[in-house]
Amino acid sequence: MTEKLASLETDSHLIEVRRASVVPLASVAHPAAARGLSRISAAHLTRPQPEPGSAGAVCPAPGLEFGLAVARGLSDIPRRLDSRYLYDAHGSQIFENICRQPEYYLTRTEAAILTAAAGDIAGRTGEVTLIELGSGSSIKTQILLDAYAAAYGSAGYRPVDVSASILKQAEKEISARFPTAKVEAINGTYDEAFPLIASLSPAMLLFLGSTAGNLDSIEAAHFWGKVSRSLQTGDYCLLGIDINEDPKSLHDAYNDVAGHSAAFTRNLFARMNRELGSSIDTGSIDHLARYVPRWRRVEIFAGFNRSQQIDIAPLDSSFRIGSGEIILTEVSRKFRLSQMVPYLCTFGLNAERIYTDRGRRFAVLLLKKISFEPHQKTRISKRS
Ligand code: AVJ
Repeated sequence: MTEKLASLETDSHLIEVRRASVVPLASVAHPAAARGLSRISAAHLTRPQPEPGSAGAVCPAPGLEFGLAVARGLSDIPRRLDSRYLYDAHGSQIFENICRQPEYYLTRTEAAILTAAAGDIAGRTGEVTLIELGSGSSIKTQILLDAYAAAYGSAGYRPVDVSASILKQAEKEISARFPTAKVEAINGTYDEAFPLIASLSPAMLLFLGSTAGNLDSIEAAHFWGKVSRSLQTGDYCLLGIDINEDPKSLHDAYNDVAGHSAAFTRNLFARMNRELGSSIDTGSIDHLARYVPRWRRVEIFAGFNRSQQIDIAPLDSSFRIGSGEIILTEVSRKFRLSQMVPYLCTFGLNAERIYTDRGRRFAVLLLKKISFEPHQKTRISKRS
């Protein structure tokens, strides 16, 4: 049952979690809810406010931020769009549908790993506040909240998401199922949430679902630096990453036959119609997703099969997209543990435990923030 990964040169302890028979997410049991503990008062939704005196506080024109991001991406060569904007209320719902597709193994596999590992994780971290970046529906988090509720009676949970609607929905559900949980949602970006994290120690930052795969290498370096600086020594981070390298299953996961992946890509342009006053014919946009083994990443493009104009009303500007042109909307990187574990170590994040499925398609890493001085290599390689 316990087995070392041969390819991994680290002294981390590794657990191979047997593929827990794949449980449909909806049927995951919630003992805390069944116990019917005392009711919780309605949780609050925190919206980080801009600094007084900053431009944002003066005149945040609706759609300006999204409009600027679109303009920046369409001015880039090659053209690309920031995948963060895929997750408005519609996009978040479409992504939930993707997660339920038979081809999209990521969510199911991660849920099975978490189900098998949650008790062990809770035991190792002790009582911590769970902070989840990109929490979405929080369905998988309920597996962890179960374990923390069982071990410690209650849990603090701070979901962070850019979509207010999915946060409210998740918050309602979590509060109903975990009446003793202290839930306080943060409606904002990761960058807005980072300054709040330090004060929540002892904490565990949750970054699940291979969301880390959306970051390119430069973005990742910034991201992990911020994570490292936000956590206190001894705090934890639970990271879920896709480690699959099989081209066929990767291709299928991003090209589901029911068409939810395609709807997800098109929604980015429908959002421009809703928020930027554009009138894009989304019906003539193709969803193009391909796995590039050489770079170990899935690339997703919007392919325009006729020439169209993208208007950005808040900026009073527009962009012409030629027939046959493709726009990169998302990258989804896949990871190798033998590279990822030492990489995270350079940020003072030590892989204490790695949980994976039998098919080795997904991994959940329990990372512990160790005290280290950047640029002191000897300290980095020495585990505490
Ligand atoms: C939420 C970024 C993990 O990359 O698999 C799924 C997003 N896009 N299908 C992924 C996504 C198209 C997803 N992440």
